[in-house]
Amino acid sequence: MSTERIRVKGLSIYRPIIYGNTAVVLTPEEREAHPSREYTHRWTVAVRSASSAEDSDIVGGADDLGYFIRRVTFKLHETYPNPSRNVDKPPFEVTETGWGEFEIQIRITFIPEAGEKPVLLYHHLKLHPWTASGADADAPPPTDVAAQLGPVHSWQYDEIVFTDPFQQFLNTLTSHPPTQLPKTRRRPVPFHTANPSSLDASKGGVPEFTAAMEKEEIQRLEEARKSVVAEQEKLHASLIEKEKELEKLRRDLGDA
Ligand code: SLL
Repeated sequence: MSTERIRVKGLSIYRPIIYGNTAVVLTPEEREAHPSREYTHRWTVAVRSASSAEDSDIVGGADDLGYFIRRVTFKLHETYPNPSRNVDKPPFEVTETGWGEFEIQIRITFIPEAGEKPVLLYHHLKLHPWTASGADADAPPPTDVAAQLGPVHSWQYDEIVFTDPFQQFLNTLTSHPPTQLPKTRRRPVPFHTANPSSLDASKGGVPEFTAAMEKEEIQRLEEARKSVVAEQEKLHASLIEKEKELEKLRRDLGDA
């Protein structure tokens, strides 16, 4: 057996990716021109590298992921013709027009040398701006308002981890180091978690994943962990209190 087909035990290597979608409202002319006037949006669902190219308007995609991804299958809503769309080379994305949001199943198949099972991801296609709040939280703004707000973005950062990779695949990966995330945002951009109550929250700009966001997320998780521990201790103390009380009541009853 050649060393290439040997697994490198105890080693993990990962590649940062993003998956998600952007959506824009069709112009009145585009809607007119379309055979089905029901359509309201054009959207693109994609799997990309996490870093964005400098001065690019595209979310992520600085690196071409074709060196380890063989195919991405986007499974659309069955109202679409041929809902299972295979994309065999970068960019791994599908652009469509439509009228509704739905869940997209994304299957990432790796190159054969990887000897890895496909990865399944789910993305809820987002068409409507992140503005809903208060009384009409479920009602998206009318399309003319949405059009003014600019493109809608919904992206998820993730890391594909390969554990005990084959030597040959490891070589392929290490010869393609991923572009590092920028430390901080290079553009003044509201992200999808931006103040959802403000109409400006989703306006303009293109989201970008940064190392700072990762740090903030780690901090949030750490704070959440601490508050869970604190809550647990509080409950535990009160449980002990109650047990003592119960014991006392039992004793009192026994005495009576
Ligand atoms: C909804 N549960 O009712 C969702 C389903 C389906 C969206 C949305 C079809 C476009 C086409 C399309 O936009 N489907 O037929 O090409 O909101």
